[in-house]
Amino acid sequence: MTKPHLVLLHAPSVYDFRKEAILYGPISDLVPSTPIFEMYPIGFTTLAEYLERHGFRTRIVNLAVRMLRDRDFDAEAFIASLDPLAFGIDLHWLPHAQGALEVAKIVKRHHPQTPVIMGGFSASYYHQELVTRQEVDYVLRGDSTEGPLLQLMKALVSRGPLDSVANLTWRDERGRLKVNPFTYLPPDLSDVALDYSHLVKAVVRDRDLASNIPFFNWLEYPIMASLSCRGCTQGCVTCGGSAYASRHLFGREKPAYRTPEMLAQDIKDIKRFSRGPVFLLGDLRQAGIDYAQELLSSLRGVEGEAIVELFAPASQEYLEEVVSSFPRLCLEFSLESHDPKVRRAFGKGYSSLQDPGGNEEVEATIRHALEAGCQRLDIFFMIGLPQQTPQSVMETIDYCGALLERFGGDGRLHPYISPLAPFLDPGSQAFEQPRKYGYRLFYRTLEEHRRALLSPSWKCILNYETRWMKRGEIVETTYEAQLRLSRLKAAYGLISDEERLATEERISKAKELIGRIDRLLEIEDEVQRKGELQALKPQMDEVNFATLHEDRELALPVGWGRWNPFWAVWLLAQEWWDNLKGGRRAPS
Ligand code: B12
Ligand code: SF4
Repeated sequence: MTKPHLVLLHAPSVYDFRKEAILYGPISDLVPSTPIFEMYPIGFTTLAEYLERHGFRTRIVNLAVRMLRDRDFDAEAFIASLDPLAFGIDLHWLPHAQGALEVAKIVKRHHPQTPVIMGGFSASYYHQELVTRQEVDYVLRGDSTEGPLLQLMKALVSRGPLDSVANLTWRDERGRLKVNPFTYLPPDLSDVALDYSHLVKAVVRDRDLASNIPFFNWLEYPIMASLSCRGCTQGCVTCGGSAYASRHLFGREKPAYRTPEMLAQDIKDIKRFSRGPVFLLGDLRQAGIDYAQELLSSLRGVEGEAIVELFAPASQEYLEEVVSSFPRLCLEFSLESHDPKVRRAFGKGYSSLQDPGGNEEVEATIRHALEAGCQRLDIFFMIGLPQQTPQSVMETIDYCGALLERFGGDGRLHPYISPLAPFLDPGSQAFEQPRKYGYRLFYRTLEEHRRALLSPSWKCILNYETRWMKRGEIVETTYEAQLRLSRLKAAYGLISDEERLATEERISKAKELIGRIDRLLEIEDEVQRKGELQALKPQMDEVNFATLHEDRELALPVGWGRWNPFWAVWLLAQEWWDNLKGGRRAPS
């Protein structure tokens, strides 16, 4: 096993989640992760592939998954046993503020001379605050850091100057803050490869399957993502990856797209070795309808499940094309609210164009998608939006009932609702100008968010409330809305009665726990307060995982034999052969 030059570490959101007593709430119900957000950024895969292509051995270690899968896994001892030239830690999602910094401290404890590099959206936002911390040496800013990371690795190997490393924030030998210019912002994604074969090979080379697993139950549900772009054309006001945020954070005026040919090839490559669903991230129409049509026409009749996103209503013709390319299609459409007024305040203006007062365009899209033969249509709603009251949320549930009555007869339409949690994204319009959008922020700095993550319940972790809903109301409304939605779903056969009962039981336990935690927080004596909260940990953990939705519901059915064994064996053989030949050329 050759020593890696760079180890990329992904932390759990809260490092000591196995010890800390925290009621996380339904913050991750609509993503494949558990509430400790164990999924590492896709960027790990593109960074590793890019560095390897340029001769730097890179190893991915998903500490969060290893800690989740094995209660006795000693993350600190594992980190101590590694000895690379540098460590990279993602602080992409702000909910990792506590975990990522704690992991950086552990790295420094055992490897004081080894550089710690951070990157990701949140690291980019908080770059200056980060490098004032002893545990962080470098931050690479941007939504694309393949080039700068290579420059930095080369500079570290040659002990060369750091002033010319693009997008780098650092401290010089006299401790002075240096913010290098933001000069690396590729306009397209032609030099980036989302190459999962690298992952398979890394498993053999490092003899370590567990560290490469993207999220807890990925082996059972091997969903793979393909990436059409970096950046976004949309203006959702709470989103830290919106067009506004990309422009202000990264100077990105428009998204960088992967060409339709390259994206089609990525999808075919995925399908060659995995039989799990492929998730096409981002609405394919963002680069224009011609782009989408070119991609779709080169992908006619792709086998297996595919998940495709709609950011706005779509025409009948487009939906028919998508279905003919992906016969086993799951469409995802985020409406956020049934109420066009709320949706507009959130930054989704489509209901104001042809249909200012209603949902005709939305409903036409649903009808066309189902008529075209889409196998499943997931509709998402959110709680915690501008102009949205508890009453409005309940009306959203009524609207779900109306949609199910009209379209839900055959079980293909699945509505979901979840809170905007745990954080309003830094860099979003609402975070930057909270009052304008009716938000009140409780935490602003990275340190404030880090501390907040150790609070005992998601009600205290939430970094915002709105003019229309206090934090407590967001929590109560979420639980009430989900109770009602699960009853509706059971009535339409989308979940079984046992699942409904299990959901109801979990929600009632969670509500009771929130009340008890609130009362315990009033205890003045810190030792007593902490002790009593700690005593609740077993009950908190019972409801911590999948509080609201049964995991089974969101997951698409994955057939027997999730992997193509011949392809996997071929990749493994290639890696063994490379190793026999002495591996790829490494930099001196
Ligand atoms: C796709 C996506 C997802 C996918 C994740 C796929 C994945 N594994 O990465 C899914 C749907 C699962 C998801 C989930 C979540 N997401 Co999301 N997601 C996005 C989206 C739409 C695109 C991100 C993307 O693909 N970027 C491109 C890829 C290739 O690059 P990358 O992974 O970002 O990595 C590059 C850089 O960030 C950087 N980098 C990243 N890590 C590191 C580490 C080092 C050491 C270095 C040097 C560089 C570096 O370099 C990489 C390569 O160039 C963005 C919005 C947007 N328009 O950008 C939101 C976004 C990133 N997500 C966000 C959030 C909040 C979440 C959730 C927390 C939501 C929730 N409560 O459930 C979860 C967290 C999931 C988890 N960790 O378990 C916020 C983040 C805001 C913030 N600052 O915290 C964003 C900005 C907007 C949003 N609200 O959706 N998400
Ligand atoms: S939430 Fe809105 S702005 Fe953000 S990535 Fe999704 S569509 Fe784009």
